[in-house]
Amino acid sequence: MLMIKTNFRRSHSAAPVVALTIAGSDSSAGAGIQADLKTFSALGVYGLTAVTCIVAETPGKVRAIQPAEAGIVEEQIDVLLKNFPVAAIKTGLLCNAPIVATVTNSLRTIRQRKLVVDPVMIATSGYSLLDPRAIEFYERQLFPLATLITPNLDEAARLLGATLVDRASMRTAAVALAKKYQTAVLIKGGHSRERRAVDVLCIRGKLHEFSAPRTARVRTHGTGCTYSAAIAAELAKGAELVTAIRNAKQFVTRAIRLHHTWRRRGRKMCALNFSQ
Ligand code: PXL
Repeated sequence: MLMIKTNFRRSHSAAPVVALTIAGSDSSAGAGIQADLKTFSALGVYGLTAVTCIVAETPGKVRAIQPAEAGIVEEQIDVLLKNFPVAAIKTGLLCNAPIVATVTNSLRTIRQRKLVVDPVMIATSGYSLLDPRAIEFYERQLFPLATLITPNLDEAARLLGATLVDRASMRTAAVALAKKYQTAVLIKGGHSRERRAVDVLCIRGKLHEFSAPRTARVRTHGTGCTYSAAIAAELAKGAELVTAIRNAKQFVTRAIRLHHTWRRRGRKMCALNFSQ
């Protein structure tokens, strides 16, 4: 009898932990739903996706963006929630107000919700990804459902109507936003000028900080997507929020440090490396 030998030790995993990302497609696969799926896989979680929009882009430049109809976003979420044991959810780019409203409606009735909301507004390249009219829907509808929201410095400043200049102002902002939206808030300091990349969490009135060394001269996009996906994956596996963030921060720091590089027409292009 012919025996076929494979290198795979395990033929299957009985019932993998499942997480869902509701986000946009990044053609260059460094951000958005592609980054989320790679992150889920690297962290041993089975990823499901509900696509909200399609973005044609490279790591440095957004060329075009096409939102999905809110109805098909709703159908994707509904069919997944009805058929899979979804243990945690993250939202990324939701594009416009009707999609934010639909997503909120779809998630409102879930019991035992672990929900990470990354309020993606602007690409690292500076391109505006979110219709500004959607911000009010985030604030009134989606944030109050979240376990955690993860604005970067610009997004936190936009939500507060104040500029964040240093660690002290990040702390004040985290407390203010947590109170305003009645949820835990992680302000990401990755875009600050500080020597280390420090993020500030406010949960139930208590502050925590997460610090990691910076990798110099790397311009990646998708770090925010990857970070919030990793937090959702850790929550799905059962970690408490602070532990989930600590593990996720290590994951994203490593993905930046191990980044991929291409040179094309004299231009350097970087992307996160998810192999851990
Ligand atoms: O990094 C923010 C982001 C999120 N989601 C999608 C994106 C981007 C950045 O370009 O394309 C789909």
